[in-house]
Amino acid sequence: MPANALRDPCPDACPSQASVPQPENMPLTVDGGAVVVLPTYNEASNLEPLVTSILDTEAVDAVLVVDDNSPDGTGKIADRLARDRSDVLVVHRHAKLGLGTAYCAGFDAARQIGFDRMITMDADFSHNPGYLQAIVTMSERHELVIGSRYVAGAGTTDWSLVRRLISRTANLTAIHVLGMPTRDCTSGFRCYHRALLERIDYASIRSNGYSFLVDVLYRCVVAGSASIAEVPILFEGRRHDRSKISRAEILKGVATIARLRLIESPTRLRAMVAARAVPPAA
Ligand SMILES: Nc1nc2c(ncn2[C@@H]2O[C@H](COP(=O)(O)OP(=O)(O)OP(=O)(O)O)[C@@H](O)[C@H]2O)c(=O)[nH]1
Ligand SMILES: [Mg+2]
Repeated sequence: MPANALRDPCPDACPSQASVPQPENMPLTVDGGAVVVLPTYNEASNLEPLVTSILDTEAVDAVLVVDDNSPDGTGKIADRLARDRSDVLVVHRHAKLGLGTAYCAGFDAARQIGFDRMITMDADFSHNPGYLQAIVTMSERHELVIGSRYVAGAGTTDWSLVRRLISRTANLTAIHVLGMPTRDCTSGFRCYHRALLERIDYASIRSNGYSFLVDVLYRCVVAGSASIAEVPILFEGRRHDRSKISRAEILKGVATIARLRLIESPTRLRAMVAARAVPPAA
């Protein structure tokens, strides 16, 4: 394993604890900068060309892959990339623990290393690295920037009518039921400022998988009082390998919106997050 790869130190702990790399293993420290957090599960055909195109943009300083022991060997490819170049970092987790905790593991590692902007992207080319510069530039003025499919000049390609309907319905529900101020509440292409992540206590978010995206955005709005901007993107269908989204994930998304609306009222959430806010990394 290369020096800039970290192994999940306690595989039997709960997912959020298991994802925290041990500080003594830290491969490097930086004083700020932007890192792309790239969760991967079976993305062997996409990973190398994607990492290369991200770093070729020169819009970010590094890519941090969070691989969940992908059976197709994605983690080994990530290790090879990390051996070849110091701006590729890898967090290995022992099993498929879900997209939400993969983001958290990436945020934890990026904070400990010292980055101050964390950009999340899918590892299947749906989020075109060509938008990174616009997102990073916008992040100079906003604490959260969303690569948005639902603002003027944006859209989706290669999606079936059913997929478009599901995505649209999820977003309209989040906007009307939760009062979200953004047009795209489920996009995974985002740039978070580290200070915002530290204010919202992301590690305590209960939903995993795709509903994590709605949950974390709700916290940014309600508990983090974030300044948010949306940058138009054209979302493209995945290039290789298979989707990991399931019907169960879609149902969990509906349940998350209901829970946020009915149980986690803004006042309760603000108080809860203020009591548990993540201390800034040393
Ligand atoms: N580490 C980790 N990554 C995951 C997990 N589930 C999904 N991913 C990654 O999360 C990203 C989004 O997953 P996709 O399967 O592309 O889901 P999607 O974009 O909603 O669906 P498609 O549009 O059909 O591709 C990809 O980079 C996946 O490899 C997981 O449990 N662990
Ligand atoms: Mg995808």
